[in-house]
Amino acid sequence: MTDLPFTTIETVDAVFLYIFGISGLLLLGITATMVVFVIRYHHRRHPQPQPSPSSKLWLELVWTLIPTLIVLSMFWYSWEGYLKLSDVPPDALKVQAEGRKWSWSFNYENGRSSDRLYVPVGRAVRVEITSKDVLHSLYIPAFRVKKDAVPGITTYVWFRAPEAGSFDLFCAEYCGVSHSSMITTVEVLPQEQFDAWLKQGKKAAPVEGPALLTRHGCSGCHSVDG
Ligand SMILES: [Cu+2]
Repeated sequence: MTDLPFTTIETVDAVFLYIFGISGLLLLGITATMVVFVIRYHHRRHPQPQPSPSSKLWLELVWTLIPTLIVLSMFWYSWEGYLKLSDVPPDALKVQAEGRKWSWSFNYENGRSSDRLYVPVGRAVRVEITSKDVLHSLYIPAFRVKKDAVPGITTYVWFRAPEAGSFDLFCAEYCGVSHSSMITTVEVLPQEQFDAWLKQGKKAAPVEGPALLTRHGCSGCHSVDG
């Protein structure tokens, strides 16, 4: 792992672990209390029902205030994470992503375009997302980002890939019969390799028949199997 200032992965994972940890503790506490009560108040020990105790204000305040504070702390922690995910570092590389039935295309500022999302390792990337037809959703689990692609408006996510490699990129919004095949990858390259890839420019990328169909969304209406 590269030594990085900050990534979206840490932000989301920290909030997830916080909420998951509290939920786990509550599950254990509630289950343990339930087991104790089942044993302690078993009908063999108490053949006759006992009268209900009168209300206790302090107890009611405690069991109202403590859960409220826990939920507010979850909200606060999540809100801070949300702001970090919204606040794109100013030096981020900009990439335009367009979703369509049923493929993605990624366009770079120098005119390079690709059906895979190529990014350099360690650098913040801002992906601006649009859709050509219906609702889609750009989802990269490895970097903990997901955002709807909405026709007519531009949304965005940003992330910083901590290491080189190939990572799944899905559509996470049901968008028609081939939604499940609307899959591609994020290719994270070392900076020099990424620069070389980007410099190849628009013309160097050979477009073959099937890729052309996918790029222009032809398969949304037409099939090639007769
Ligand atoms: Cu889709």
